[in-house]
Amino acid sequence: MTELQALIFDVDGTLADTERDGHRVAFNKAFADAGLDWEWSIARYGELLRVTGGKERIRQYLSEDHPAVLNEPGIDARIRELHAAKTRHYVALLETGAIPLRPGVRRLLDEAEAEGLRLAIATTTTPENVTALLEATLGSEGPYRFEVISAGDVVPAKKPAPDIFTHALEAMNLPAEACLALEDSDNGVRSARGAGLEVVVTTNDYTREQVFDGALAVLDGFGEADQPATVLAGPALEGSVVDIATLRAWVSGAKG
Ligand code: XBP
Ligand code: MG
Repeated sequence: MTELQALIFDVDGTLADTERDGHRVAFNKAFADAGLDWEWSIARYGELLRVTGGKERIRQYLSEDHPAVLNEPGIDARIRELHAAKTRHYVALLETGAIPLRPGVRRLLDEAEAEGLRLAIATTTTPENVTALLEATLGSEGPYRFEVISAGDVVPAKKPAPDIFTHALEAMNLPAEACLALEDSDNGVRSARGAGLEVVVTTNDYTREQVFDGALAVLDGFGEADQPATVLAGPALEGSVVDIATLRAWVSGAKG
C-alpha cells in the first residue's frame, strides 16, 4: 500500500475563512473605487461563490445582474483591472492581520512537518493572495513551508476541474495515492476527486449545506484542544482534534 507522503491544502475557506470578510470586502472596495454601485452582500456573495475565480465571478455577476455591461467594448480589460484592484485591496487587508488561520491549521502543519510529510497548496485564488495570507499568519517563512504552491491562472480551468490538483501532483512528482487533499467546498472536492485524490473536508458558513460526494470525512474544523472538532460525516474521531495519525488512518482505511 502507498504510504501518505504529502498533504495538499486548499486556501480559501480551508486554511482561513477568507471569503466573507476578505475577498468579498475587497471586491466591494474595488467596485466603489471605480465609481460603480455594485455591492455584494454576504448572502449574494454566497451565491456567487458557485463560480470559482475572481474574474470569473465578476463575469458571472454581470451576466446575472448587468447583462448589457458584458457587451460593452473593452469589458475583458475592465474586468482584469477591477480584479487587479481587488487583489491590491485584499492583500492590504491581509497585511493588517485581520484574517487568522482556522483553528487547528497551524498545529496540523507543524505535525505534518515533524512527521516528514510534504506540503503543497492547490487553490483557485491569485498567487499574491496566498503569499500574503501565509506571511501574515505564519511569518515571512510561511510560504516556504509549502514545497509547491499551485494557484490561480496557472491552469486555464479552475475548480471544480481537476487541473490545479493535477498541477500540484506533477510539481511534486507524486502519485495521487500518496497524497491527501484538504478542502472546504463541493467544488474543491470535485476537483480533488477528479485528480484521483482522497479528500477530507472542513466546512464553514458558506459550505456547510453542500454535498461532498466521495469525501473521506467531513468535519466542522480540524479542532484544537479548547475547540473540539465535530465529525459531520465519515468515521468517528478518536479524541477531539484531527491529527496526522487520524488522517493516515482514514487514508489507509479508504484503500482497504
Ligand atoms: C477560492 C476562490 C477564489 C477566491 C477569490 O476557491 O474561488 O475565487 O474567492 O480569489 P478555492 P481571486 O478555495 O476553491 O480555491 O479573486 O484571486 O480569484
Ligand atoms: Mg476553498
